[in-house]
Amino acid sequence: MKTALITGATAGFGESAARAFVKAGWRVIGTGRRAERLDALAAELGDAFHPAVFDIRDEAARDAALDSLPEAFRGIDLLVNNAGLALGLEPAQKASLDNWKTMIDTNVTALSSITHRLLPLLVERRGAIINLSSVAGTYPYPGGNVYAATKAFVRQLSLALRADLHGTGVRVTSVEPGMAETEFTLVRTGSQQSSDTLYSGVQPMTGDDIAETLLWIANLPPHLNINRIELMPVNQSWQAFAIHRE
Ligand code: NDP
Ligand code: 8X3
Repeated sequence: MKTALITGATAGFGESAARAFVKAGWRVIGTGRRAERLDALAAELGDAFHPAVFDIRDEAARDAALDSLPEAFRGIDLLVNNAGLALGLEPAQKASLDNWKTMIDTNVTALSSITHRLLPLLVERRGAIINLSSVAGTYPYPGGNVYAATKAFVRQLSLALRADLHGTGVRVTSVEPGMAETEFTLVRTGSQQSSDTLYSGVQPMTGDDIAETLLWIANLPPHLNINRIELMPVNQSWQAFAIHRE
């Protein structure tokens, strides 16, 4: 039985992935700040799920949670770096610096730090890392600014890790989804109405769609590495360059 640590398991992709991985026979450590949601998942999923409540930016709390894992959950084979967020859609010149710092602290610094912490174990176990990047890391859009840059970091870190991990057997994948209906837009805008409007009539991807992809990647034979994978709903694509005329 393999063990996955899935960050951000209280909502969206992470919550769906926790269910999918347990159903597929994995042990799952699910993390997040909302203890009541992790407790509910633990009640639903039983002994194969271990809730670990901490803010991913708080290294001391994270280490306390990892150092006190029950014996059965200590052999982590897969790190799913999913916890993350976007805050705001204002143009850079009007954006909140606090929002920028929160996104960098969460999506870049905390992701790098937990990866650094778990790499020796993952090398020992010939494990795997799946990082949640985004189409925003490749294709710029207005208001994406620092969120998009954090996701470009995640994509490039994934590829760079592969180079360093060459010969260790550790697999690394950058998963780059487009529009998926989760709590992402509620968190980004603070408005349920904005979230509902954005997804209305689009048939966006769901947490379950992404969970299925994560599980597929994780269960591939050990000689196969998906470097990057980009997914979009059929109803999302690209627009032409914006041209400003004087
Ligand atoms: P949700 O908002 O639904 O879930 C985000 C998860 O991240 C929650 O479990 C939340 O837990 C956790 N999280 C956020 N900040 C922290 C923190 N400081 N400490 C601990 N946990 C934290 O979003 P999604 O499921 O949509 O997003 C998951 C990942 O996928 C993110 O990295 C996002 O950028 C990325 N992504 C999302 C897309 C989309 O369209 N939905 C598309 C492409 C990528 P809690 O609040 O309980 O701490
Ligand atoms: C989330 C997808 O397009 O809203 O990363 O930035 S997008």
